[in-house]
Amino acid sequence: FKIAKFFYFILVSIFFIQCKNDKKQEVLVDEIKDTKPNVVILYLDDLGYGDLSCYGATALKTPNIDKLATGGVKFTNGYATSATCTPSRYAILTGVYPWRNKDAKILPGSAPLIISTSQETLPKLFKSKGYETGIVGKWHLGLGSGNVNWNEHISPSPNEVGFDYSHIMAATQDRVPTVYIENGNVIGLDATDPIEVNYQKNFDGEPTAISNPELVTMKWHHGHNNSIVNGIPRIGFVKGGEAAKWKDEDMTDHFLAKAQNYVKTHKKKLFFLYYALQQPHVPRTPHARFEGKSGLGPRGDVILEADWVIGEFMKTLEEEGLLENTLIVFSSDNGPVLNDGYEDDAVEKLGNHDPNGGLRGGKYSLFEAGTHVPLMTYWKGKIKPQVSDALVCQVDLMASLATLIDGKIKTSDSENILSAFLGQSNIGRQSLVIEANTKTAYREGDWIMIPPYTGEAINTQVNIELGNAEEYQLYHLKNDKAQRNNLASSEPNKLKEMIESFEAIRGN
Ligand code: NG6
Ligand code: CA
Repeated sequence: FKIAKFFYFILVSIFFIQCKNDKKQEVLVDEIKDTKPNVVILYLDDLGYGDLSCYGATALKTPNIDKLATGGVKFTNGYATSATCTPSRYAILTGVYPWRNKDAKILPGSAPLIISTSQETLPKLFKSKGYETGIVGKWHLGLGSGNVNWNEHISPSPNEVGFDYSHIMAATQDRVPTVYIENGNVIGLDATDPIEVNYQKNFDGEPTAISNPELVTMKWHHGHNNSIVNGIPRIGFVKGGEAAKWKDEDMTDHFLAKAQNYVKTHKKKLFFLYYALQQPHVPRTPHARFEGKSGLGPRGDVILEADWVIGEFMKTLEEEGLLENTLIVFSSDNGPVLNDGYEDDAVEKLGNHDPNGGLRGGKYSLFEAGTHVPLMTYWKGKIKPQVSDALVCQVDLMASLATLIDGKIKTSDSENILSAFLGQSNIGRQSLVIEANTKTAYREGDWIMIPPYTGEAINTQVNIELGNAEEYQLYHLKNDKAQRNNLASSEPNKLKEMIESFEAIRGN
């Protein structure tokens, strides 16, 4: 009886200590919430866990991005939901797991918008609390509702799902149409030269990389042999619209100027800005200022270019007196890939740089490097610099930022882990479903379970292990971050438990 009493006492004490901790966290969050900040998401494209010097890269120096890491929370367990772009972007902007939407997979440039205009979104959340909302950069979530006429006003676009202002590229830098679209209108179109886009077949007589290889200045390796724009062969066919076509080397300066201008013109209001940079996605086209600067070829050069952009953008926030009043979230939509379809020396000039930062797989993969990405939060004077190993995912920004600004949301995939994002707690989410090419895997605590999947083990074109295997895979990530020891057969109970929890979430 005495022993029972003793254990009862211990249990009650643990309960009270826990409550006190929770209370303390709430108070801290409340203090921060007194002043609602601007929120900026800086989102890179295909940047790997090992691509930044603050995450261990030595062959590349990224001092400006490093400043966010050393002055804010640097997460060592930060995740995109997916190993490709469209699904990750769907999740960060809606708070919903992308595998719930069958259309959330890599989209062609002509795809219809996959976010419903009645769906709750991050920008709508901010609008509901009086924020101005803007997007600059890569969209890749579809436009219109099928058969877009690019010469007329395009709707629905980001403006119909919560953004007051949008200045975007439709899909990716390697997909047509290669034009900027502002608030639903293609910029710089000449009415006498309308633009047409087709992803099924070419327009009569228009050159492609196959018919006119002499027009190509950047060689394609796989895919990317349709229409040629600025010497770069793309995915998809395009005709006309000459005056509106972007100059690839100027894209960085172009989007930066738009983002800076957004800040300058909204500094007197509260704003949410989603700034989605194109680096280091293909085609890698650094401005001449960065050409050859990394020694790692164009992929390294554009990472240095992106680092410069972040520095310039931060300078603008500082000059406008907004640094103390702006929460910045930095991350990447999926992991790294070297040869993603062009011969651009990414493999040849890699040297000893490890874009994966020791993780297995890469873009497109269910292994760690597909979704485990750099993730940082920075808020001068409010967030205490630190490294956090809390498990956090971009899908959680929805519920967490809702808590920050006192907004309401319904989605249940997104978890409120604001105190982890603000560096006030080391407790993130307990479990996470990650996705690659509509296949899913399940992380819980330090464990990850990958169910058996058919399909090739390696995508030989990009030379990345995809995670497909005939048997279950179970890894203990804390002890085995490179996922070399499959413990599925030696830990049958753990495996069973993981499968059950996973299936409960996936609804199988
Ligand atoms: C793939 C492209 C790849 C890249 C990717 C999308 C081919 C062979 N490969 O289909 O180059 O564009 O789609 O990348 O066409 S993402 O980061 O936007 O998801
Ligand atoms: Ca991407």
